[in-house]
Amino acid sequence: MAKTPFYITTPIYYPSAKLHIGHAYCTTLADTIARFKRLAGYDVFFLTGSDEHGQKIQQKAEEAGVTPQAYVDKIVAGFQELWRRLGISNDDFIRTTEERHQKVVQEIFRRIYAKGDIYKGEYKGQYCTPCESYWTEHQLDENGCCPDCHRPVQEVSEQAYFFKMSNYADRILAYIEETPDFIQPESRRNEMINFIKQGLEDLCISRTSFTWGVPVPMPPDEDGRQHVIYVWFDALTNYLTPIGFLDNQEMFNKYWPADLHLVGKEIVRFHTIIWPCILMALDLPLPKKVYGHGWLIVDGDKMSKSKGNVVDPLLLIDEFGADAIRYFLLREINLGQDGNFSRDALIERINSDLANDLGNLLHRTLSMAKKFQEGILAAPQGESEIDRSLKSDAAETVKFYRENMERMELSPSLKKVWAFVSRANKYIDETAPWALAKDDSRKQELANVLYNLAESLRQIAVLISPYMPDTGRKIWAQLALEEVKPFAEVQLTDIESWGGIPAGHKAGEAQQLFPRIEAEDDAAAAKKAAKEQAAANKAAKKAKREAQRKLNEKKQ
Ligand code: ME8
Repeated sequence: MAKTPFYITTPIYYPSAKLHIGHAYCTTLADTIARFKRLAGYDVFFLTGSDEHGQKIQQKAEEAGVTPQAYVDKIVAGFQELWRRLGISNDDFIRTTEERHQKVVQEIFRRIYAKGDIYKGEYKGQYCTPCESYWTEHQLDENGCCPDCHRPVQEVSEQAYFFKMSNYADRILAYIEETPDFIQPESRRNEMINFIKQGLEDLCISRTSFTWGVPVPMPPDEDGRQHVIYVWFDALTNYLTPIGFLDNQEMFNKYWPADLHLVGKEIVRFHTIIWPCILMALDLPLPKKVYGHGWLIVDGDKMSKSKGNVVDPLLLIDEFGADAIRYFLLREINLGQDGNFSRDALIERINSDLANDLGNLLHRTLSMAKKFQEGILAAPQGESEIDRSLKSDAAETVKFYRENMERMELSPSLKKVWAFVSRANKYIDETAPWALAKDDSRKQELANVLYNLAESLRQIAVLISPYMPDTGRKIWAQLALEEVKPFAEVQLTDIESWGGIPAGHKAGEAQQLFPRIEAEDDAAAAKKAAKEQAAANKAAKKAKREAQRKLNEKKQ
């Protein structure tokens, strides 16, 4: 039977600076959903990438004294390195400067122009460069600044191409009202409905005041000015490029419409109003769901360069490993709500949940199996009340997990898995295998207990694998299950019945999964990490000052 396709995307991030823990959070969420869907038997296509055009990038490159292409190449290599280190399983990485994408953007412009929904006019308005957003006078905040980031805007007046969004206002409003699942969570949906009801103006989709963008596929103006396409019009269409919009109809029909655009709450508007209008103008179906996740703050404060509290995920991975960071982000933050990142809370979770609960369960199980049965997991016979209750908890956990993961309840599902980890630890205390081992007449009971513990761990390895792929794989390897079934091929159905470990199977040696972080070590490490972070921030500031000085020299 053909697998059901599932197409999931993250925002394509701006390579104007290195990515921080907030970006890593969004991509980790998407990765976990993609991995779960693969486990549940879907044919997944998971896309992330970089949004490389626009005035801001051009300015940054000028400040750094390099070409925009050289500037983005370097930063985007850093994105890709981060995703590799974080264990992100994207199927493609789209860069908007790639030729395959520029072709798509220009073709879309041509099609909508030919239809009459793009026209040339005079643009007068306010532009916020950091947000790459146009605003009308009445949308500005009380200080006449950008209503999103509250920084000053620039007045611009020029000939430009416009997209007739106004043509689609009624249709998009009706669609949002009739399709409750389209915008999630609910609060974001209400915001969008109110926004559209205030009236949709046509969108200016070209600029002539800078050159770093996809050229408008039209002759230049009479005065020779060449237009480039507005960066959001360019960026949104990225979602069509890698799935064969222009070059692979079969693939395109399979994956479009997207099942899920996962984005931060601040860009829901672009994805649920502008993007659907573009798609309607192209006569394409709309994405099934846009989910606006919440923001990560650090120690209760918004991250910002000026405060010097921007958390670099690569430094954290160096220190604690990718899976610990992934666990923390997915467990601590409820999807859709803002969440707090703190080093202390991270260490607390590593020590209690990972080193203690999970690490001990694995270690105790494998060392007892080795000590009492030379690692051999003999066939269980008969079952006690306690065995029955463990098995029924396992079945209940897997069922809850499948249903809740399908609804993107990532944190509740992870908590449920940890409740089962605790349950299995309690089972050790209840059955006291060390006592059974002393009594020859209870050998079969002992074999049952050790088998049940190993089987619980087999199921846990699979359940945690979307969240902590490396840890799942390590547990599988320590149970020596690779020869039974390669971990990469495991499906959720493999743990929907009890007893996947063959009778007589020999488990491997126990190895530590997560070392405990002692307070003393951490005080020293925290000092070192803060020093590294401060040095990185200082170096970045110095480089910026130096570049600015060079730029000023050049201008004089
Ligand atoms: O907006 N907490 O790119 P961007 C959680 N290029 N998530 C955060 C975050 C935080 N503190 N900060 C950023 C753009 N994010 C456009 C997107 S898509 C066609 C174009 C995440 O580099 C969050 O997902 O500013 C947010 O939407 C995204 O990064 C913005 O990344």
